[in-house]
Amino acid sequence: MSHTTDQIRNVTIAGHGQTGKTTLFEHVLFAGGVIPRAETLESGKTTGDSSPEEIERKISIHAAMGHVERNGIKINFFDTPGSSDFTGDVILSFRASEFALLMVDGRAGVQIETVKLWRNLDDRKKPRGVFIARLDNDQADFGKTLADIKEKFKIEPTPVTLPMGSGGSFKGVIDVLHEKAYFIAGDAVEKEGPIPDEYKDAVAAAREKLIEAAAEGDDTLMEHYIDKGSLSPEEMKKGLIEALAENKYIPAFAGAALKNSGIVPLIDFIADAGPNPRTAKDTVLSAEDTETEVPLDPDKPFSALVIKTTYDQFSGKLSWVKVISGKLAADTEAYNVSENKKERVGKIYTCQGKKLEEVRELFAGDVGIITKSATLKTNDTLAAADSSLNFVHLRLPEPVHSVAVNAVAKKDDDKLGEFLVRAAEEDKTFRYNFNGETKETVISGMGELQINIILDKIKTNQKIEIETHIPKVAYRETIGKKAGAEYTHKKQTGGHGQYGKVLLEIAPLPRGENYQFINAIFGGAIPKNYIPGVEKGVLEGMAHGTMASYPVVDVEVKVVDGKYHPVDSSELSFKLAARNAFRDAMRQANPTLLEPVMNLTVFVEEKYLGDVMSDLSGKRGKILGQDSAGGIAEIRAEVPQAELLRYSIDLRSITSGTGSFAVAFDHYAPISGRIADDVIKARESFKVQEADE
Ligand SMILES: Nc1nc2c(ncn2[C@@H]2O[C@H](COP(=O)(O)OP(=O)(O)OP(=O)(O)O)[C@@H](O)[C@H]2O)c(=O)[nH]1
Ligand SMILES: [Mg+2]
Repeated sequence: MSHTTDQIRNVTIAGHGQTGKTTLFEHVLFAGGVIPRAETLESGKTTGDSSPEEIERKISIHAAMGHVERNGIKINFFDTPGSSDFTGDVILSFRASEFALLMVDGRAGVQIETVKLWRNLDDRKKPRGVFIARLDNDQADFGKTLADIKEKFKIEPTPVTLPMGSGGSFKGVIDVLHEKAYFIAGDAVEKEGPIPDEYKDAVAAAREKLIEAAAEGDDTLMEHYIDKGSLSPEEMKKGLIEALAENKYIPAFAGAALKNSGIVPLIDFIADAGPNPRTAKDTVLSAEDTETEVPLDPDKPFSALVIKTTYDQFSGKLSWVKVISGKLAADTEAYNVSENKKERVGKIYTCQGKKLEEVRELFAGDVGIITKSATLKTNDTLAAADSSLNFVHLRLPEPVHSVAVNAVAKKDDDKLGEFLVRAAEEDKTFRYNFNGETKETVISGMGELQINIILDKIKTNQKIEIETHIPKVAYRETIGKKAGAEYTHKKQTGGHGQYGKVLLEIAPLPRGENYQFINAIFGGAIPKNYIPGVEKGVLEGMAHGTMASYPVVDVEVKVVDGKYHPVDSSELSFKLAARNAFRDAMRQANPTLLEPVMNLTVFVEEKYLGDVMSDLSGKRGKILGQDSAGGIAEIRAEVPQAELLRYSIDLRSITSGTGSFAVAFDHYAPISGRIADDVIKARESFKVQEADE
């Protein structure tokens, strides 16, 4: 069955690892009557964690989608991974959702991923709520967790549900909005009942707060509230919808998903007060490459964004689409704007985890799946025939962890290549790249866990025997001072000889300017038609420097003089002369090795700050700055790439797996002494053909 825009809500369940997101998702589907019983993580049968890699590791790796219906409203839920290695699927779910529910463990409070996700939601101005989870645990404390959130984020969440009891005596929750209590009922859905007397005062106080939040929703409600000191239930609902859509308050929920507690009032609240997709906007790129926001609008012609691509053993390629305007109908022709190609849309589906359910149409706001598309890729815009809408791509962080990989048997190269193409399409934070300079295939991603899962799939699913190693660093060479050299290439073999003489002067250029070639020949010492040969020779010389055969950069090369022979000179002769002249000049120009230096940003809990700093100084890092907010320290530093090749592993061990970082190339910097000697030594086996051809 299809639902119109006003009947749809989209919610992303996100949060720090192991806070109970997949368990909540499972119990939401159970309470919504979608599945006959809720499975546990330990059974390996949950709807959210259904892939072999998730079942094996008992963590979420991919976003899963499912939906429940309440009062005619279809609520799509996205269960997302907590590990920062799989942040790509959290980001695409946020993009597709008008509301995010952050799971916070009632024992641990705000954790590092909570802070990072919160900041991400701030950047998107995305309405959000918090679910204080696992309240059946003895150490869990609803009030303390709310206070922690207030302290870390400087905003006080407004409870929509309140817990009854805690730890071993946890009985259930009270729905403050609808004034009902829900009691744990074993394996069954929680049972509604009257609010016990002992909680009546607390509920009344919480209700006051909720009314205040609703009154924030619009000015007339605020006036009513000030006049009458209260709001009618209808007014309250209207106010809560508006205030939440405008991100004016943070609803807080209490619960213990594993015990089927706090689920029904959560679903009710989202159906009643969750943001309508009509309040959402998405961003398109104009022909001039400027970004503009377009409202989500069912009355405009059809457009949709492909947010994710997966490959299913039975159904083949699945393209997840969020419909932004109009409606997507099955068995129609649409237009892939990004590819400038027609796309024949066949069957369309919604899903409950892995299970697909065919629908005839999907309205703006909904998220569904197109199977077996011919042209669709993640980030493509699918639209009505004459559309020029082009949605901006998902903004994903750059990879931070890389491994070089090669197939042991040459015959497996193509198979490995095909697998990598597909893996990169399924997860846009995963990249592969053949580095022509180091002759390596380098795969990169958000962390060691993500990369190890890919490597496991190559070995076990694809049955490809592979070797892996730490990627090579792309060093460079440059010069420290001016120098000049001349070289005469002369050969007399039988008939035609070879002759060319070149005098070059080389000088350092500022860092990053790479190369400049100046022809300063006067009076035809080298005829014009041989100058391209000279430049080719210079470039060949620069391709392999004299120190360790790395490319030479930031050099100005001037041809100042030379000599030619009317019969024996040729482009080849001048090329060889110039190449050798360059090398001779470089040797006298104080050659220096350069190494790539990265810009590093590390996020860690404050208690690890000292350890991270001292580790970075041991890695020749230069600390640029440091900030702290919400108990999380952010350290910015410049660190040589050579020191960071295994940083995701090092940081994990320093921070017990809680730290994370972002890294990007910044500049090349000279190295000398023992560090340079080691680099040169490691390259000794790399022989460059220096002999004349
Ligand atoms: N006692 C108790 N345990 C819970 C509750 N919710 C989840 N758990 C347990 O916590 C563990 C982690 O639960 P998950 O649902 O996988 O947590 P998650 O947030 O999805 O984990 P990631 O996806 O890996 O980030 C499992 O062993 C669950 O059974 C709860 O309400 N009470
Ligand atoms: Mg999970």
